[in-house]
Amino acid sequence: SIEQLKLRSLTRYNDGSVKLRNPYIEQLESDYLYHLSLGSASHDLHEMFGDVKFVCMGGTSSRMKDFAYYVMKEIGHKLPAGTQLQDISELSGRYSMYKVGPVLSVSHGMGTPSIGILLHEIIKLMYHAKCKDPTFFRIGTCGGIGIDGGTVVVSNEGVDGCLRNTYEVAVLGKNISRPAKLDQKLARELMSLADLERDGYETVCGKTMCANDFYEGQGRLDGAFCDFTEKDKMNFLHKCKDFGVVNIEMEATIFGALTYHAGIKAAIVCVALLNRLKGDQVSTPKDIMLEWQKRPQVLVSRYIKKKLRLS
Ligand code: R2B
Ligand code: URA
Repeated sequence: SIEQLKLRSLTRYNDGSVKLRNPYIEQLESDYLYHLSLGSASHDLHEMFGDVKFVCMGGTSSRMKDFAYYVMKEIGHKLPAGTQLQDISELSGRYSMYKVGPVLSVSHGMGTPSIGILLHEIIKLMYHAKCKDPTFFRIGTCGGIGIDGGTVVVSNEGVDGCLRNTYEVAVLGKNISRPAKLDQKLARELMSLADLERDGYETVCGKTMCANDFYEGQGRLDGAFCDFTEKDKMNFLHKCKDFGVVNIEMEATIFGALTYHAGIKAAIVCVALLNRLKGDQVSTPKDIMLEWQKRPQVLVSRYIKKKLRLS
């Protein structure tokens, strides 16, 4: 469509490399990506990251380190003998970042402000490195609505805590709103790679609510405060479910909005840690939880292998 072509010309150079929608960056003598501990003057970002095709983000640094090693095995990437993967952003003390061939595995912390800062800097990294048509994934955890713990969810759009399909942020004293879109084709392709028989667990597709809090903001009764009743909570969760929301987490709208604004294909794959219609506490044993957290990694790796023609 015309709209897609317009977005494409705003966000890509002719060779497919990432173009920024910010005229000020080009004018900077150097750009320091403070929270990644990387700079356009201090590092050869094109040399270091020019071959990146897939950027995978997830909440914790240990999970993203595990993912880096897992994807390394899956795509058959070899490290020089006697070496280990290095946390490229270790000095920042904020996020962790590992690179495995064309795959970047980065931690994003919890919630909108944390992943937002990371998205700005990673999108700028894509620009400085002249990456061509990268795809972004969030591999995370969530609370399910009417689905069992262990179920994998591929999001088809993000909605905010008022069920609006947008990300809103105050800029210069005014709220601006951006559509929280995700790539529909990518979501369908991920769904096609799920296999109930082989996997032994379900993978579903639906809307993802992005809350700005884990407790009150997700209708939990077990926070330090609760000014609503259990009945209010259940009414709200059922309203969400009827609206097509299958899970609740804390990054979907900004992740969808900023990647869409940057013209970057993006998907969110989360595993549900519990069914919120049955409770609030996340108390599944650690070993089961660790197994569940691998599930989004398995699906995204399958996609990456397919794109690299390794499967
Ligand atoms: C899922 O899990 C975290 C909260 O426990 C948050 O980052 C999210 O989206
Ligand atoms: N992450 C969330 O944000 N909510 C949950 O219920 C579980 C994980």
